[in-house]
Amino acid sequence: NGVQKPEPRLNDPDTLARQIVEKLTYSIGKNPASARKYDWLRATTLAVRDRIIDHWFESADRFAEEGGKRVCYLSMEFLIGRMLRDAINNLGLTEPVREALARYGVELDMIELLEPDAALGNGGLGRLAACFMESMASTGVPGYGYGIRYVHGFFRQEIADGAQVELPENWLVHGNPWEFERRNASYEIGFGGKVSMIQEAGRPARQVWRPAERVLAVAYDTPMVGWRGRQVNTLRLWSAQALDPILLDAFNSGDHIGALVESNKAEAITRVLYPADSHQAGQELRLRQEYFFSSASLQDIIRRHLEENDNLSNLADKVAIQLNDTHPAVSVAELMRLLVDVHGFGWDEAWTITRATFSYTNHTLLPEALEHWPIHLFERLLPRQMQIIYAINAGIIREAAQEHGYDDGQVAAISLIDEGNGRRVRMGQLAFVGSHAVNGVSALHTDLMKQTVFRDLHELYPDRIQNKTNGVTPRRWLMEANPGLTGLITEAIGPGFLDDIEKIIEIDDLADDAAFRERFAAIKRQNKERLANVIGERMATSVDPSAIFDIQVKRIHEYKRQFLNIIEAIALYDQIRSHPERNWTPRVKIFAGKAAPSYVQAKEIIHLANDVGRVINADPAVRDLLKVVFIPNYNVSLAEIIMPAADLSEQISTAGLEASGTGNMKFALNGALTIGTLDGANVEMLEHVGEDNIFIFGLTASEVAQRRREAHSGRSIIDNEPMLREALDAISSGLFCPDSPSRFHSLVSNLYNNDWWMICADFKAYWDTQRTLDDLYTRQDEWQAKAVHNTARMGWFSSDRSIREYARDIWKAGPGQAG
Ligand code: 26M
Repeated sequence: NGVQKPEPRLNDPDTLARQIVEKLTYSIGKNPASARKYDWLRATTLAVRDRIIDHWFESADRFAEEGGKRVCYLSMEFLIGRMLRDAINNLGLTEPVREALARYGVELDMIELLEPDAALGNGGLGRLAACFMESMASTGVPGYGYGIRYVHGFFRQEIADGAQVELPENWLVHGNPWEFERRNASYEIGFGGKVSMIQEAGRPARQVWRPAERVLAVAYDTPMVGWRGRQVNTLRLWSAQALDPILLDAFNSGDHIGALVESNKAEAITRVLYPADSHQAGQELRLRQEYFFSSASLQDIIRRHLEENDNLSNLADKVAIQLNDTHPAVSVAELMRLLVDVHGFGWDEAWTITRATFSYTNHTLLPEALEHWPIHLFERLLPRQMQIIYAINAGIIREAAQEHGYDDGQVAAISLIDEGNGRRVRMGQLAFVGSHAVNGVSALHTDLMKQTVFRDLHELYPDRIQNKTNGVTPRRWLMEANPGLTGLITEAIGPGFLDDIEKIIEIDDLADDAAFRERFAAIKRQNKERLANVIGERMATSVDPSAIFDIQVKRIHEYKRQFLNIIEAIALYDQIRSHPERNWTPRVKIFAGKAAPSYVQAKEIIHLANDVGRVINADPAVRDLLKVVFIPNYNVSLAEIIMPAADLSEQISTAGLEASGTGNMKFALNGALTIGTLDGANVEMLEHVGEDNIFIFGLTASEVAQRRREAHSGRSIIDNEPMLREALDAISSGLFCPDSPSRFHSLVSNLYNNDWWMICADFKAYWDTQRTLDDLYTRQDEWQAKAVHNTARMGWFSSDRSIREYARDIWKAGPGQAG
């Protein structure tokens, strides 16, 4: 594109110091003497950003030159966290920048903390998208993230009198130096209106959609730096704007407020992230968000394709579009509309292109989380897309009936329209039939997909479902979060593992080396001290770093069973008080996580954790033997402090319910032992670390399914298990909430009457396994050896491995692919 290859920039501290001060002076208008910490952050970010832009152009030029296949990752969420440390680390600038700043008495580690988290996601799904963006850039895949530029990301959580309070998040208030507005990349997005058939002379009849409303989607690009800065990819986030920001005629006629109504309505689309990760929201605004970013992304993809190709018939050879869950599933109908209505393709060819272009990742089997939209809403908002969905459905049903002899019942099962409780569009089915590949996120989850939600479609298209087990990026989750451990491993085996994380297996034998184990344990100890300081500062609770740090951090959900963990804490409390003479291993139980604002039971669980902590932590009878802490406002930045500080990782979901988990991988990579069920990726972690190095308990997925069929309830288990009964009695008695003793009655009565999540069923096995761990912790040599094995054997759980599998099996794109 005629851009000169930029001068190579020097990575010495002198050059960096000069460039940072230049930014401070000419972009911020401060001198080193008057600059505040925030100014230094901004100046450093801008100086680093210049270097990123050089690599960014190089990558863009290379993709254009090579003409290879691009990968577009469509996701409603990208839970990135802070960006500066990640960028500096991947550019190999950490030490030079640290030194450059130190010359002015500025600490890199201090100013980094001033950057707000980009919290454009709820949890696992959004964080996976962020790890995948980093891994695509690191493994050489030409990856483009597409999503929404929410003005308000995931809410900030405070705890008031033990209960969750949600506060608005405002990450953009001070501006965002990482993003570039691209006014030239903007598209009109329509809503509502009518569809009519038009017949022009000499052309086949076609449908024309005349939307009643139009909104502008404006692109904001953020560079995504890969490892060693070799490649920089783009995350393109869409922001909604009114086409006519103030209606001038209304304004001129004196209706100053009325003139703003349209722009407020338009801009509302990208105002806020929906904070639910387990129940379908069902609001019109959510469907507007989904269509808005799907349509903008597809228009952008098509425009670029037509800049580089004669027409769209080879679209699938040049782009792979991955749908991150069903949130962008309306894209299937929208691409069909663009191909057929706008670009004049025949239906069959358009359908072939569409299917060859899309692939879809499923992240949940929970029925209450599956997206399905009422037909009347869909029809009113997206009338043409609704017609297209009916037409797709007719084709699928015809194929099933004619070629496979499906009867009415089987047809109803695969239909895109749920005729049951009010007619609805099933977004999972739409994503499935519109894709050539559909994947689950762990081996077990993929199996269960075939047996449950997609049973019938799997029968019809038996080659479509495949597994792609999740991974996490070792740059953020090991190198950046745990520089101490990274340094130790580098000393022991050299830096090769930084470029190929599976080489980390080379420390496996050092589990038998007492000197290495001691250094490994010393680093863990430092990381625990750092977390203890955070807990001390934020919550005025003191915890002893020599105790087991037993940590469960994740979204709060009944299936994740934080409740089971709290009940075990209460039972332990009871036992310590009853048997103070026994040799208890000191434990700190740490919780963090957010509840969806409308999820009553999840909020009660947060309340219980806080109430229990208040009572136990104040009881002199247990002293330092047991503490229970709930750290508010769990986010990516807090996770970076927590993961390296854990001895024990709690991965205790009801078997069959957690699609994969990724926190499980971050903990184990940092040397935590796992206590967990045979669920999600825990199953594969067991295979990789070996059964001596992970602590598995509880019912299996098929046993859970069996018990549910038998209408299992907790009552008889509780009656026969005194520790469980006493813990539940303590909760019911109001011991932890004397001001409002009935606060947790419904939580407890659910266990007696139903125990849907198998908390009672798994309690004893969980308790016993915890006591085994208590005992093991007293034999530090053994414990630390297992910890080393965990770190050594987690290389496979890198998102680099996940991305290479997607690239090879689904996208046919990236290094070593013909495309
Ligand atoms: C849906 C409709 C309306 C509003 C919000 C949603 C919604 C948003 C996020 C639903 C689900 C969302 O996320 C689900 C999620 O995070 N799933 C997790 O995905 C991880 C990555 O694959 C897995 O590791 C976890 O097991 C899985 O729970």
